[in-house]
Amino acid sequence: MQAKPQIDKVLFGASATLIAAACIPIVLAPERASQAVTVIYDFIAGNFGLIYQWITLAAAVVLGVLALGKYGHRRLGGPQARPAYSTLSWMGMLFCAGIGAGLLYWAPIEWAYYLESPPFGLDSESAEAREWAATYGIFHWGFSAWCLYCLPVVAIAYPYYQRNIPHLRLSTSLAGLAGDDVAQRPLGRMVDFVFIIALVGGTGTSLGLAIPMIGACASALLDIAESRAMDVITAFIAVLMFAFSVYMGLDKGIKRFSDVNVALAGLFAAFVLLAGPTLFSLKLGTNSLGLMTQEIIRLNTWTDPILNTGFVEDWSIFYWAWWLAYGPFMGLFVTRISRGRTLRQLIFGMVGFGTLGCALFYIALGNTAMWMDLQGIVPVRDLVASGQADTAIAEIMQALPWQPLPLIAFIVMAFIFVATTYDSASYSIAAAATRHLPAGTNAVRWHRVFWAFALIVLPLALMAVGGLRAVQSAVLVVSLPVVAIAVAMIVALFIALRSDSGEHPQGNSH
Ligand code: NM2
Repeated sequence: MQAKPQIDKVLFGASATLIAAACIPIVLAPERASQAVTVIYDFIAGNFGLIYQWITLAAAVVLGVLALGKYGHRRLGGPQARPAYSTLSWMGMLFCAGIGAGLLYWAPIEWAYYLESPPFGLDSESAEAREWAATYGIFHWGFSAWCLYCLPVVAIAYPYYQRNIPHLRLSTSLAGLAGDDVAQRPLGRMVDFVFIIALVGGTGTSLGLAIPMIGACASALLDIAESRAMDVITAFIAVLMFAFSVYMGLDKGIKRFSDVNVALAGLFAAFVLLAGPTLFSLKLGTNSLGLMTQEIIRLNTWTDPILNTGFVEDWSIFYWAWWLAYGPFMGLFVTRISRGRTLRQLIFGMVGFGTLGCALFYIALGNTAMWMDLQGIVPVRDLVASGQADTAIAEIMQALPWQPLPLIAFIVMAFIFVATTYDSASYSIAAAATRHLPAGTNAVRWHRVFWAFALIVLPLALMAVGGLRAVQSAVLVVSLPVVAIAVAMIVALFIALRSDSGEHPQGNSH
């Protein structure tokens, strides 16, 4: 008889306690917390930033070697396995899981930060600075970033399908190094603990950005002043949405939201592209894609060693930390939906489609917003410089034609983007904190809903501190141990790949 899903009291207790231990002091002393987060951010980005850059490069090189080399033909689930989902819905699901409202937040305004303090020591007023401002955001959501998502997928999916490992956990990725039963041992449980904390931190940053953004847009729609109360109401609605979805379970909740999300997001980006300065956006977008591709090595290895402007620490390191924090979660989620694909299809499909999907948003929303600023329609740069990025986003959406439809669509889309990321996140955390979870079964309902509510605590605390730094710092802290796991993953993956011929007759059929 199979054991019933049973809560792993140690993992559950340790994770919940750590969240409380981090949030209570933040709420009690927000001012001191504000100073502390700046110190922590600078310490980690300053001292460990280079390691984040190395691991990002390493992920790209490893995936390139795998996709193009002899292992690229290995098929997850054995040579006879066929994909369970069409390529289109596979891509849609992985995009929705890995991309939240963060994309909606940064795509319209990221360029404004880069124009204010440009990379490579460029002059703010120069044409080059403008071109880079439009390009750098695409890079931060581009090839290198998606490699940080794809590496854990390959590292988890390969041993999982090839070796018939019954538990789908982050520790599965270490099977080649630590043995197939690693999930049951203390090392495996520590790795699963890191998984939970990384995801709490990653979603903390995402929700900390998304909630005030939705709050500002809702205030604009209702024509009322922006306020904390609005943010709290927004948080409450968001949490109810994803708690409901996670309560309903995988197919009824999460999948339906994802389908709506892809359609709405694609339509919205196309609308902005057509309603805005289409030719300008397309020209600048083509230019950015070319610039990024041509300079990809430079972008990945620019450490700013001489000028030390802080650009790399403020931006690239923050982004790599954010992607890393979500990486293990993506690894588990995409593994589940990738049976039947070869490693090459998996890598090229995920990195290629992910990059293009994100680039589309930057090209449509970002370039239109830059044009609005240049034309004096919305003072995006001034608003961003004075710390009112949320207001800037709301004003950009309001400046589009056919009001109030675009503003409403943006709000609805932001809510759905939030829900499709956090329902799967609560779902995975509950699974990680459950013992004996045989494939095909789910963590108990109240446990899943508990995590849906727990995920909102950290962002609310960080919002109480205020400022971008506070929200950004969450991912920097939690991603550090993920870096160590990522290194172990690469080693374990190659051991697993070399130790079998790839002809596993009964690949994992979960
Ligand atoms: N990443 C993709 O809010 C979000 O979009 C979640 C953010 C890691 C930068 C993911």
